[in-house]
Amino acid sequence: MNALKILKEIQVINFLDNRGNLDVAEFQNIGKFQTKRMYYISSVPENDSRGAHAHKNLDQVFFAVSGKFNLTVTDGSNTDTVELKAHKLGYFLPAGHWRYLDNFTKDAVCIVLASEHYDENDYIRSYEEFLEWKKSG
Ligand code: T46
Repeated sequence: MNALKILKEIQVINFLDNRGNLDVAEFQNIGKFQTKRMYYISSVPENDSRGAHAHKNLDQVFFAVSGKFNLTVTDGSNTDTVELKAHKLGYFLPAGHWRYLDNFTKDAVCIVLASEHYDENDYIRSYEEFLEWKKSG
């Protein structure tokens, strides 16, 4: 499977006028996804990264609200990277995949919508454990 089949694209429509930008995304192709939580990531130092874990049950939607960064996902066999940019595509990432974010521009802000409340027990923070968990699943 290639990661672009794991990651579902979410179209963003940008309305720019002399009052500024308005961006909108309609969630049409991501099943029963409902947002229970949101968080955003900003001011990531150059050459630093975020994530590097998997979630057992958590689905998430990622957007760049400003700047740009890369999102890399893997199912343990296939890996792919997409670039998220302000006013461009967002991505839906279902549970059960390793992910990390890197190559943040200085002005990058990543907003994430999450299908569940925060639960540290949902995280797999070791890649070896993730591979074992995939095998056992
Ligand atoms: C993900 C990537 C892309 C909370 O208390 N509540 C929350 O909802 C979140 C998201 C985090 N936290 C606390 C837990 C840590 O003490 O915030 C601190 C930093 O979180 P973490 O180290 O998990 O940050 P990242 O960037 O590694 O991961 C985050 C999300 O946790 C994760 O779900 O997919 O961003």
